[in-house]
Amino acid sequence: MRFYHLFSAAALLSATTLWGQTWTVGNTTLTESDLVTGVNLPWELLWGPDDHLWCTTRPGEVLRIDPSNGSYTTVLSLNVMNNGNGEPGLLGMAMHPDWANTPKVYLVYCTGSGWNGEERLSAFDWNGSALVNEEVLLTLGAGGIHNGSRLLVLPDHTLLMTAGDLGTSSNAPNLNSLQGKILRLNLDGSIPADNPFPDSYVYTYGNRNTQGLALGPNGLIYASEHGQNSDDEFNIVTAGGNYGWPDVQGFCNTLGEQAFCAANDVTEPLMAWTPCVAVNGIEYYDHPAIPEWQNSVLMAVLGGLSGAYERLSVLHLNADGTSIESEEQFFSSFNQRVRDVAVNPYTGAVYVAFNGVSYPGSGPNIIKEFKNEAFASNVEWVPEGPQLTAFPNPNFGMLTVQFPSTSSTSRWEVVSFSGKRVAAGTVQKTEWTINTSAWSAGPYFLRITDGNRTQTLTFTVQ
Ligand SMILES: [Ca+2]
Ligand SMILES: [Ca+2]
Ligand SMILES: [Ca+2]
Repeated sequence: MRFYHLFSAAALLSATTLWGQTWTVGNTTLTESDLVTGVNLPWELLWGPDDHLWCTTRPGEVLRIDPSNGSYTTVLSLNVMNNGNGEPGLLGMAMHPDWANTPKVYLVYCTGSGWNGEERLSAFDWNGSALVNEEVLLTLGAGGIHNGSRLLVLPDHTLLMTAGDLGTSSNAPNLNSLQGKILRLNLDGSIPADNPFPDSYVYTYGNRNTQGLALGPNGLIYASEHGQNSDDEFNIVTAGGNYGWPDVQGFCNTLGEQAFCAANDVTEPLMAWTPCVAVNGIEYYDHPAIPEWQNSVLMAVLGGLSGAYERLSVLHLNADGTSIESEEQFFSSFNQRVRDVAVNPYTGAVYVAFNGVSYPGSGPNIIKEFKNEAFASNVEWVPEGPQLTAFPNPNFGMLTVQFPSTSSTSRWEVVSFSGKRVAAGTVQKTEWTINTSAWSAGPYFLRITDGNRTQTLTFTVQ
């Protein structure tokens, strides 16, 4: 939980004008700053329900970063397979959606050495200062390449995990193998009863090495997937889908592919990139802080083996999110592999993790912040304040809110994780209810502005 108060925008603007390089996005100016420097191979960047920025590093550390100043603590150190040349290590991360009651962090990491290790999906308890009590939920193969491992919690509180083909392409179409798939689990590691194949973790197949996952509008799930030499892909994830690898690369556009696609109901990507640019972490952006990027997917692009195409791509979506209308590219001039991206749900600032100049990456690296100061400068975090509560959480239709003071200036609003305001009103009583029954499932912020102070909590609608 965080509290805000308004302060002098003029003072901050003059300071950042002095210190930050700026980037122009249409009518918006983004100020660049180095949030964290000297970090070795940041892999997953995640905005946590504790309002900190969490980061995994491929050599095995989990960092919990204060987004206001970049200071961080190392909350877990793992011994991982990290052969220096390849792709394994500590990789994907996700948080339990009911954080207030179940503060668990999910991690994927590779153990062992060489090309025949083990990849573990584990849950850890957050005790307020460290990740403890590892519980291994699932093990599969790990290798020098194609370890997948991106995680995403869905609104129904199941967990998607991407699993790479480990360099053996015949794994991908084989429904008896967990490699070359997107898997779906319950948060306790069991198989969801409504998975597309009975008693199987498999959610999609025919995937080579998917390393980007994000929730989009209208319940859509997006994925980015590495191609071999051609056809990096951006896909919509649908239960039971066959994504074609290794028989089809990208679109069904050769004679052989067309025959295979017709016989095997292959799902084609929304977009493909040839030659490969190495697509990675993705995040749906709809925050008003950068209006030019609303309803887009921000995609980290590593740049391929030659390191020629590194950038943050902005994939502008159509109104319902089912197609890409255009791609814009930013930050190529750093000549740094872009591994992952995260969004501050309050300020709309974008965090970008860099991974060195060439494949497979080397440290030290920087996590940069790109922020529209004109939008963000009227709020500042302060540590304490009066207690805002809301229940039940998760919520099934009616949210009861309690706030121990009212005044003629107190306002409340509910904002989705992507920054859209879905409800608002004036605080007239110390307890009231909000009807959530028509809202999309997912996480929301409840925010109360009381005089010069704002207080926020997160809750989930199921
Ligand atoms: Ca991320
Ligand atoms: Ca495909
Ligand atoms: Ca093709």
